[in-house]
Amino acid sequence: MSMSRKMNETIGPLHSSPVIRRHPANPLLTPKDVPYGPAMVFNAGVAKYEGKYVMVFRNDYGDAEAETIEPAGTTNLGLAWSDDGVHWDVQASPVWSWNDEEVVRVYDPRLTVIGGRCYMCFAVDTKHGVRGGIAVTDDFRRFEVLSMSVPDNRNMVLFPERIGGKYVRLERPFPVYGRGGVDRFDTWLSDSPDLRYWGGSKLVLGVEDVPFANDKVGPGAPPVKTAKGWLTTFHAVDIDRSRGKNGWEPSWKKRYSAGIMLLDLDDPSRIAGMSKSPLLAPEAAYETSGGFRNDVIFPGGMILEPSGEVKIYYGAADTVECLATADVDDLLRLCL
Ligand code: BMA
Repeated sequence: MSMSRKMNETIGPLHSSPVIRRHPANPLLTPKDVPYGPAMVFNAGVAKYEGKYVMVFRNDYGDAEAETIEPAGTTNLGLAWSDDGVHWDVQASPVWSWNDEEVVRVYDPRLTVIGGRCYMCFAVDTKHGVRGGIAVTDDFRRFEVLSMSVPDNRNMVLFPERIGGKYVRLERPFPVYGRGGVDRFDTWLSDSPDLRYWGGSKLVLGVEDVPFANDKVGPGAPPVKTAKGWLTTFHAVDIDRSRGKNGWEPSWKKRYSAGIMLLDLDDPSRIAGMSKSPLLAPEAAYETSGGFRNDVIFPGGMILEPSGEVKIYYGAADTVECLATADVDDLLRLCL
C-alpha cells in the first residue's frame, strides 16, 4: 500500500459499510443499567464462555449533566452475563479493581477463550506509564495476572488459539519520540511460548496504510478464525483540529472509526486483505452526540456465530456499549 497520503490532511466525512447493521436494541448497555452509578459504560470485552455470553465492561465516573468527570483513578471493570448476546444481566458490583500503589486504573478489557479458560487483556495506567496486561480467570472473581508489558503499550488482544505452537497477540505501542513527537501509532504483533514472556515483535499495520486514519490505528476486538484467515477489527483515528467542543470533554478533536482486515492464518503478521473504507463510522445519534467524547466507535468484542452472523460489540461516544452485526461472508468480501 502507498505511503503517499500526507498524514496531516483531514479526512472528511466517513460512512459505515452497507453490510453492517446496528442492532435495534442499541445502546445495549448504558450507565442506567449499572447499579453502582458510573457515568460511562463502554469499551467492553465479550466472549462465549461455558454456554453463555460474558461481558467485562469499563466504568468511568462523573456527572454527565454537570459535564465533569472524576479523576482518572475512578475507573473500574463491571461484569454482565447474557443468554442471547443482546439482553444483559449486570452483576451487582464491579468485578475487578486492582489495589496496588503503582496502579492508577485498569480499563479497556478484551476477552479471549483459549482451551476453555478465559483470558483478559487490559490497559493499565500506572504512575510510570501505560502498560498492557494479560490475566486469566475461571470465575470472573479472581484474576491471575500473567504478564505486564513495559510502557507505553496497550490495546492488546489475544488470538483464540496457538499459531505455530505459540500464543499470539496484537498490540499498539505508542512510540512518541520515534514517530516525530506526534500520535503516529501502529498495530504490532508479538508471540509467546507461555503467555508470560513476549517477543518476536513485528509491525502489522502502519497508520499511513489506512485511508481513514491520520492519527493512529490499533487492535479492536480479538480476531476470529475463518477458512480464509483471521478476521479482525481495528480502531482508526483521525484528527481534525477545527472540530470544536464535541462532548463533555472540553476539547475533543478526534474521531474513532472501526476498520476490518484479514490476517494470514499461518503468519498473522501478514495482512491478507483490508477494507479501504470504515466498517463502522460514527453516524447514529448515540455515537455522535450526548457523550463524553462524541464520534467514538471502539470495537472490543467479536463473535462468529455458527449461522455465519458476526456480532461486533463496541463502545460508542465513550459512554454506552453497542452491538452491530454482519454476515461473515460479507466481511470477508470487504477485506478481499
Ligand atoms: C483512548 C482510550 C480509549 C478511548 C479512546 C477515545 O485513548 O482512552 O479507552 O475509548 O481514547 O476516547
